[in-house]
Amino acid sequence: MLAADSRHATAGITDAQGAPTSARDSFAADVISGLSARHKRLPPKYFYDASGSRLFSEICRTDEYYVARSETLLLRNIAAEVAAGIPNGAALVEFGSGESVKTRLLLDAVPQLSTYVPIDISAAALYEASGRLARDYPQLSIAPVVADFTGHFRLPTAAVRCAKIGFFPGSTIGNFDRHGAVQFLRSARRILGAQAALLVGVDLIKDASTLIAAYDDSRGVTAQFNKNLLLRINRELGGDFDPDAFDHLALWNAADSRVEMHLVSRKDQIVNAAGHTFAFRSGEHLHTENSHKFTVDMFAQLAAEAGWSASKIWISDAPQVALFRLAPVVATNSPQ
Ligand code: AVJ
Repeated sequence: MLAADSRHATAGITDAQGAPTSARDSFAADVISGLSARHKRLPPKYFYDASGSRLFSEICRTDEYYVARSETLLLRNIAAEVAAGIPNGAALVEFGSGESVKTRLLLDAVPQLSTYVPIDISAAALYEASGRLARDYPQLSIAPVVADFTGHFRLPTAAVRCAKIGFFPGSTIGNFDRHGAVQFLRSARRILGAQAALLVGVDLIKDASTLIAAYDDSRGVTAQFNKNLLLRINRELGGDFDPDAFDHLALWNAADSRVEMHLVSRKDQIVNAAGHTFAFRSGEHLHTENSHKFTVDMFAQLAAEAGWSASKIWISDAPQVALFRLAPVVATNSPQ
């Protein structure tokens, strides 16, 4: 069942002053500021237009990209254990739901859920996935929210009264820097309420060659995914990027504990996009993504800073990823 108020969720994109802004305007603004910076960069959330989402699904099927595969296998093994801790009538709130593939493992294992709230920036992917889930889980109330989950948004009324289980799989939390991750976890705590739990997928630090190969697969799917960002700028912002004039680069930055993706200009070139002109020197980098990797202790520490404690940690077979079940830390020094 699709919740009656699910349409409202799409109506609310406003800027900080409350003025309506289109998604295209913010894309243009981020492209202009990112390409004008001394160290050129673009936010990874723009990878996920229709082709980017398709390419990401294809990445998940490459031999080298273990992140999704390890997590799916782990989730399958622990789903019953996760289910045991979830109260009757609870709502599952998924941050960045995409195709909701892993969600089905949970929905199958947790029949006591009343409501599913998928939150995603890509309206097309969200509504398609929601429609399919509504068909396959007729008892479940499905209330999709089109939103950038890093920003502010409200939960649909269908979920307000329920106990809430947050779900943030796929190691997407690795896209944030430390400050952003703490901010996200704090806002998730606020949105989910005091009775909440949050299940988070985290990629673990391992040997550099395994890490790098995961972001530079031999079939070149990740390279295509990276360059799709340029094609998207061409399509949506009237750009004239030549994707062949850039090389895909994945590197392990050990000091900052992250895999980085870049596009490296193969020559001196001038590119037009979003009504502006940008010069690239030969060898200049456009930094497109950070994917932070953690030890169990590093992530537990980060969660603690945001007011969560790890109530359970599960680790997959190698190449290892972790799933953390977080519970809100109850302030002991405040009056009841
Ligand atoms: C979806 C953000 C978790 O960082 O591993 C995959 C995206 N980028 N290959 C990741 C991605 C290149 C992925 N996340």
